[in-house]
Amino acid sequence: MRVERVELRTIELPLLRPFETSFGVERVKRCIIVRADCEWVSGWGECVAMDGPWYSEETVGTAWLMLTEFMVPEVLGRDLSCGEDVHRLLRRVRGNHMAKAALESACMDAIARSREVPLARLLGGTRTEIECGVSIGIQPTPEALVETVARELEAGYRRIKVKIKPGADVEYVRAVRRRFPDVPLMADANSAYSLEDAERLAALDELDLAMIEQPLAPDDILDHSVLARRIRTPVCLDESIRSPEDARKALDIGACEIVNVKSGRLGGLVPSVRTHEVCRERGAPVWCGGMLETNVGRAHNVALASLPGFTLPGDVSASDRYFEQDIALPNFELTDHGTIGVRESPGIGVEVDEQRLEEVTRLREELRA
Ligand code: NPQ
Ligand code: MG
Repeated sequence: MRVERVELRTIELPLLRPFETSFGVERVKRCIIVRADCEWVSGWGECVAMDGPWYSEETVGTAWLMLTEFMVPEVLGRDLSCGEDVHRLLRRVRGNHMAKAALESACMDAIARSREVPLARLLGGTRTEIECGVSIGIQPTPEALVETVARELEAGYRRIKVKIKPGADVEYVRAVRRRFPDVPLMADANSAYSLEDAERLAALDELDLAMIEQPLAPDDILDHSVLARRIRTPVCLDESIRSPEDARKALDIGACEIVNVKSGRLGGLVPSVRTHEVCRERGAPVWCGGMLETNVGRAHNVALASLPGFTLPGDVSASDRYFEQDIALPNFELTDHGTIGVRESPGIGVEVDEQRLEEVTRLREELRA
């Protein structure tokens, strides 16, 4: 199946609520949507790079440049029959994983649709539903955080993740733990600490957290192995794991016990599946991360999280938490037992609402073979 045309758009969707992390506050979701037109089907992908280089060095602007100059030209006119084909074509490009993942996953959707199979099945998924958690941004006070957590538990989520930063950490998490003694709870620091904060982080030990996510710098797998020996809370890595090889090294030196799998960070669904295999071989659980995706990226995440090694509830939540009106439908809804059903229709299982997409488009570019 030949790739005949690729369309890139930058879109802007207002978030229902601002989302604060240790690196800043997000109010509007700005991202790139990729459409890959192949002979008889089209596939859709989403680039999770943020506006600025806060989560990683990639941005909407750098991803746009990499896609138009180096990545899209590599796949245009090529024949694709499986995900590995796309992955191989893009292998020469170093880094820029979010841009790569956007194009790779759009092509994967097209491949799944052309074979008339759900993307989940193409990837090797075995689950019919995935367990859902929520990621809660930093709140103004511990009391406000407890109220937000109460709302999410009421909605049916099975695991609560709270964002932390120096000055909004132990006290905040403790307030949640006091009110909800048994809820599966974890904290994500987005690299806001250093080894010198080990004692502060050890104060979380008594709060019975399922894990602490990415306490130290993205390039500090080694320091995480030191920290992991100084605290009792299991360490989970997010930003530090950029390849299946990173996961192997991190697990083998004891830098983490758990891995957050995000296809944008890993450079696509193919390396995400491989990372999941590496962890599975070592008996390490993985879960699927999130980047406040639209239903396009969310659909890719749901398919990925259907693989057997995703044994923990992830950051893939229902659509209604994010935008008033999404660009693709149907929305993902939470079941009465805190899960999202894996789609059974071909490809990612959502259809883009082209009128809505047009309304939120700020930039558009079309590239042809
Ligand atoms: C994380 N996500 O696990 C990320 C961080 C994050 C859901 O906690 C726009 C684009 C906003 C990417 C906000 C969650 C974002 C973003 C947060 C990523 O570390
Ligand atoms: Mg994280």
